[in-house]
Amino acid sequence: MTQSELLISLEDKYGAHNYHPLPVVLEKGEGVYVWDVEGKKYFDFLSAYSAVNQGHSHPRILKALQTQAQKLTLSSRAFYNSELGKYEKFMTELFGFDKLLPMNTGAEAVETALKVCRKWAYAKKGLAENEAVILFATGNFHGRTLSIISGSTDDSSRKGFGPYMPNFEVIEYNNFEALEKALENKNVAGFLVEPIQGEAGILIPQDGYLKKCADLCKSKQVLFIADEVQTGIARTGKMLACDHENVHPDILILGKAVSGGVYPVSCIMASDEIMLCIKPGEHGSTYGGNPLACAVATEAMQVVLDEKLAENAEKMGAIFRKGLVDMNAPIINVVRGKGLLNAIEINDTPDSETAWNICLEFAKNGLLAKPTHGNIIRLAPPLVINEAQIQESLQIIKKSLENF
Ligand code: IF1
Repeated sequence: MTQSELLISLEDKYGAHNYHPLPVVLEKGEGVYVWDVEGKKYFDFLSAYSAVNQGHSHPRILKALQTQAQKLTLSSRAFYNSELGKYEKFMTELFGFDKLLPMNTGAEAVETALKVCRKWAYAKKGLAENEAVILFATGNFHGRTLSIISGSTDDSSRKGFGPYMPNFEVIEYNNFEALEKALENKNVAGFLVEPIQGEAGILIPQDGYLKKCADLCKSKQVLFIADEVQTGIARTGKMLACDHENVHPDILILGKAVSGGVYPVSCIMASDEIMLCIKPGEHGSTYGGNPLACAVATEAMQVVLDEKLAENAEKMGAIFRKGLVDMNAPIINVVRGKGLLNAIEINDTPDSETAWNICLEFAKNGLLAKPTHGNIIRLAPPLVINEAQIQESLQIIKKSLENF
């Protein structure tokens, strides 16, 4: 038995079977590369689902982690801590909001946004208690909690976990008229949407969709809630995917790359009018806003700015997509994406094994990626990737596809 086989068998025997990973066991990462326990080196084209935008083991982020860990890791919110206020000031000024509410995982931040939206609807919009409706989009992915999956349209996320949260309604993604129609209901309090749908296979809505939706929400006194957990932090070539359309959401949800994949850090940001609807004791988390998280996140965000990762994602993404198109590989149906959030759609049915087998071939040739929805392969390297590395990755992809 190889070391990898042994470690896989341990997970198989002692771990819940809630994932189906590729058979690669990673133990080290640096920049755009990861290494498995046998010492084989790979380009990481998943980036931990876009959490590791700054690259693996970024020295500045690790230093911030070490320095803060030696001082104070967790204080709880029963007391103030030396890092939280500085972090909140930095983030709200950077993104143009009045207030930040810190949490840990993406799903928690989405839950927080939903709670804040409901509170605001009763306190400010004047809806009758228990009447508030929140809109979701078809094909969404916002996390795994019971309330979030209640707004999901994906059977594997949802089925068998009922009963579901009432007053969540689903409208078609990328269909402005569907939103117009849904907003005829005066009880709608918010519209939760991903600017680009990740799990659905990197679905980019029509130009102007987000702007039109945000403007309509504003005119109807409905909160436009952007889930940028995956699309945010320079991934799509701008700091936020909403920036491509100059949309300023009422509630912004961030996670993943806020910490560069070093520590679970998420948050929501909003105006005073919205955020101050939450009073002491009404929401929180033991780890939310802890000093270690704040120090790591501040440095991780500063790295994104200092290394101009949004610009690099924009530039490298364009070169990468052109390289994919120029391959003229018959097995690639469509190439799509923005910045370094890209996908190829494989010329086979979603229930075929082809995309999975291609990913196995990628791995064999030194590149890691994961299929989504059967025939779509997400290609999203850390944003620190340079042009030579893009070209080398394209060679691996080309060579791997020749067998299909
Ligand atoms: C898994 C996809 C990515 C997210 C958006 C909230 C969350 C996520 C837009 C929740 C999480 C993940 C989690 C992951 C797979 C994954 C994913 F395939 F579903 F689409 F990123 F590509 N909002 N996305 O994408 O954040 O609670 O996980 O911190 O393994 O379930 P979380």
